[in-house]
Amino acid sequence: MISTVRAGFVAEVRPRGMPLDADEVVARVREALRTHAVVVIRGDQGLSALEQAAFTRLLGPLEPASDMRNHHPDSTDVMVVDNSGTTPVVGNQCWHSDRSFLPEPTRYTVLSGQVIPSSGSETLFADMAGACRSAPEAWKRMLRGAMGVHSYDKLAHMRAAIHNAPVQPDYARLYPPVRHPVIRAHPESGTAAFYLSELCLARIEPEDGTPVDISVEDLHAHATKEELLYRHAWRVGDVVIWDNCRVMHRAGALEPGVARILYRTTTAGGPPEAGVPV
Ligand SMILES: O=C(O)CCC(=O)C(=O)O
Repeated sequence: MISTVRAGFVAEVRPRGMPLDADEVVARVREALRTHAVVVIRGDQGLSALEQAAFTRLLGPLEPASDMRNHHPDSTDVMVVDNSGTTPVVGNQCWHSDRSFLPEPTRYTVLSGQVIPSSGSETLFADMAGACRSAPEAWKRMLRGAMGVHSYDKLAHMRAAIHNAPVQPDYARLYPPVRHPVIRAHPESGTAAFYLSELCLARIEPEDGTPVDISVEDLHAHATKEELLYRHAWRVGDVVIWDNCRVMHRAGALEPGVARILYRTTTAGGPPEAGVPV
């Protein structure tokens, strides 16, 4: 039922005709998520918004949709990811880890393919444990204990520009900048992984006075090298689940004005703990 697509990074679970909320399928998805960052379920699972919310709840406490302009009419827990609608989603074309601007960011995200353009469309995933492992030793020494400042600023300004609306006046009070370790330990396995985001990581601050002579741009360039990527080419009905503790993601190239609709649900996570790179 579980097969490896990329060792330690991406697995595929085949539900063999069972519904996704069947105990056996949920057990296999959980098992695959223990050792992989991304779990793919191919085939037309035909998940409705409510079914997706119910399935996600089996993986952890469900979070409300992060963008209330784009929640599904049947559920405020399901976000409709659509870059071509009247209020296009914001930020999905930048590398990020979901809701890293919160003190307790999202743990798992579930996306399902609802409307997929015939020209194809992808979501890209970058392996943050692999990025940490393969980083230069000097970087690992410098970044041990370093903290990243994650801010909502860029998102708030992008949203205002894309929606042609004023910047949400109270965003800085609702989402003050938070500090997370640049190298985080996986909550269950302890594996060290970079915790980065082109959307939210504003700067890196040393924890003990050791200067960090690495730019955020260089870190992102290293962490998104082709050999660290998995590209999911969507088909209608696919379901993809990922662990935001060990992966960054973004949409691939989108054709302007062409409908591409994914349903998105997320589970709550805890505060990221510092990790020790190997
Ligand atoms: O649109 C995509 O492919 C990615 C969606 C995304 O970034 C998200 O749901 O956080």
